[in-house]
Amino acid sequence: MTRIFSGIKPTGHLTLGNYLGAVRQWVETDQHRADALFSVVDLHALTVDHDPARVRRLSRQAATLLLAAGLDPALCTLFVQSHVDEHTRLSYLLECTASDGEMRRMIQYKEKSAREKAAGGSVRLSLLTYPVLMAADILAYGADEVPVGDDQAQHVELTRDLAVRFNQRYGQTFTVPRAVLPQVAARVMDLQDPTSKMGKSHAETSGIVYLLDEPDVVRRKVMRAVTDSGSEVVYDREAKPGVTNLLELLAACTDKDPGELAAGYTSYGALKKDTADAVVELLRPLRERHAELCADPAYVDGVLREGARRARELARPTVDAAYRAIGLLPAG
Ligand code: AQP
Repeated sequence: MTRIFSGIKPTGHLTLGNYLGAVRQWVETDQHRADALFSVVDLHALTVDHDPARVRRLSRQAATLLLAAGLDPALCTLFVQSHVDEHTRLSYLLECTASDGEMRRMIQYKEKSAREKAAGGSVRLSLLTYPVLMAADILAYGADEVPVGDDQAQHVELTRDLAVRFNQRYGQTFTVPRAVLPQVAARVMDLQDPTSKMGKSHAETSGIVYLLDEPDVVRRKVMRAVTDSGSEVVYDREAKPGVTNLLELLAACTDKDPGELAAGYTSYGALKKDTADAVVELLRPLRERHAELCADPAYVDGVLREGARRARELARPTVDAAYRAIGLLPAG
């Protein structure tokens, strides 16, 4: 059976980008067709300046939202990354397989380290090695597929390179995974800056729709979305990034084709209104289920405990095999 791994970082409140670019596919397709593991990858949230209490709170909130979105513990494995030591054990071996040059070439590293420096901060070493830990997350489980938004495609490519290199040097140990991108909404853009991704850790929040935003807040954010010069509704990412983002959002919410939707609009206002309505309706059941789950924290804890137990059981043989293959003496 196909094995799938994917994760989400507790670096902020989950966004519509996370949902459309990743989580919806996990819920609607992946957990039904494969042995799927989904993780709140909390160690990755420590790669930039962080508040310990906030990371803890956001980790729980992310797990609760994933369940609210429809992940079913009877169908998939949901766990918190730091509850399974195999990730960090394997990460070190992969650091011994990767080169610093390939880490420095990662686009996210370049962007985030520049941001940290511009803000006067120092760049954590873990920000540089973050893609290696992500590779460990994936390879520990022998995942065949990694469903992600396209911002993560380069990291999955690196994961493939590391798996192939390790296998060639030390013998067949890892499955070589592949990224699976959603057909629509692979990259939901910020409503105030449609040339940059809607990211949950961004400081300016007016262009970001959070899954737990109240309906009137969602409407306001969508109605105030930046649009492009002219008034024609055209699906063209280069010429009309703002309008195209709205069309893709509406298409993703309604399962329609964004190009065909464009033909039905003669004004930006009508497109915004329909998009706002569609997003509010999409998020309504998720918000309701989230409120129910918040009233039952013991259930969420139980899911995460059982998820970590199963994850450990799956990862340990592969990570132990990697320790042996690379030349480490087994403990007696
Ligand atoms: N805007 C997006 N459009 C489509 N997919 C997206 N994803 C994230 N943003 C979008 C996908 O959601 C999954 C989990 O994302 P993440 O937690 O790794 O990244 P993030 O939400 O983008 O959080 P940050 O902290 O703001 O990340 P950075 O700054 O690293 O971009 C992934 O599958 C991702 O592709």
